Amino acid sequence: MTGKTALVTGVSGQDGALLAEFLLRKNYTVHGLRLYSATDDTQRLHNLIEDKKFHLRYGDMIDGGSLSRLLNDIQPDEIYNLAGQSHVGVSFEVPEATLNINTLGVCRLLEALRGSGSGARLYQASSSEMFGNAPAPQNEETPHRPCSPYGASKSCAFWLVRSYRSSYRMHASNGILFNHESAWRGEDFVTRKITRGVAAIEAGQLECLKLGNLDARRDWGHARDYVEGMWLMLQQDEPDDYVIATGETLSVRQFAEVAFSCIGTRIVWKGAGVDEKGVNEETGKVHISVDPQLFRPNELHMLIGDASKARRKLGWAPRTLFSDMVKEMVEHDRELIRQTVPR
Ligand code: F7E
Repeated sequence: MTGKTALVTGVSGQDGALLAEFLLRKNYTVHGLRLYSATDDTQRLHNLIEDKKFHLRYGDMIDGGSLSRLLNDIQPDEIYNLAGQSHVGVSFEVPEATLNINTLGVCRLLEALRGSGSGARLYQASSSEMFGNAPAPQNEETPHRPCSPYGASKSCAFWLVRSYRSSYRMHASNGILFNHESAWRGEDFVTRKITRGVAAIEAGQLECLKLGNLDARRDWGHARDYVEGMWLMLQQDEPDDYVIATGETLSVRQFAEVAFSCIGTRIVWKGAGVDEKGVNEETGKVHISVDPQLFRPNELHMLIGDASKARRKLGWAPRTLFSDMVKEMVEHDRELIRQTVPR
């Protein structure tokens, strides 16, 4: 068991909360960086807050001084940079803010780390979105062809990390994570939107779920498995970049089919394009329709990750089956509804 100290930026998000839990189990002291928010943003942290080794700290990726102060104060052994504007669709609406947090924020953190002279190890949350529509399967050598401000922001941050690593001999690694989901996923990402929608339809609170592009294919893994990959990267003697993925790809349409099957509903598809409908085979009710307003200005059609380097060098492999992950998410959302509906 270790007595290390970690700083986790973006601790209130899905990955931050799961990683903090993972590190606490490994006996780390964990400092979680949170942005000031007038509303409670600690829902995912409720079972950690009581832990004496867990500390919430205010800081901001757009405030380099706050990052320097935190590093000097905490003296972490490991830093996991998970903070960011993580919604690809939203990045088209707020490109400048996305780059400020996701790219300049990384630059500020790297400078703060360099200035601290501490030798702390850094994990940077890079993303499969950097690959854009580069041919699949994508691995560490695949050229970046981002097609969203989010993808561009992550690609630039990736290269900053590599540049600091080679210029200043920092132990800084990029984890190129493909889509990773869980019951803690934000509700505006498609998987959670679907599992919440399925639970609401079952409870009679909703009849039809509106989605955007049903054809997009993603490599979907479980976030709990992926935070272990982050940690493994920082336990290596040498820093490096690693793809973390399952190697399987499914469309949004297929995700929806599996999610509905968890409540015993078979969806059949009728029509095409914006007129396509997902229909309950038994009742004939339309449960999914397409809303063109949810299309993105540019779409990334297919991601499949090749994580053979992570398997070989880190001994990492995904543990959770896709169907089990979807079931877990649907069950969680059913339970949320049960808790709110009066009996
Ligand atoms: O979209 C399509 C959408 O927003 C997945 C982030 O964690 O993974 C995530 O980015 C696909 C896209 O995730 C809706 O057009 C259809 O093709 O769940 P998403 P994402 O864009 O793949 C990468 C690896 C990251 O790094 C990101 O931070 O689903 N889609 N209908 C929809 N997407 C949303 N959000 N909502 C819909 O109604």
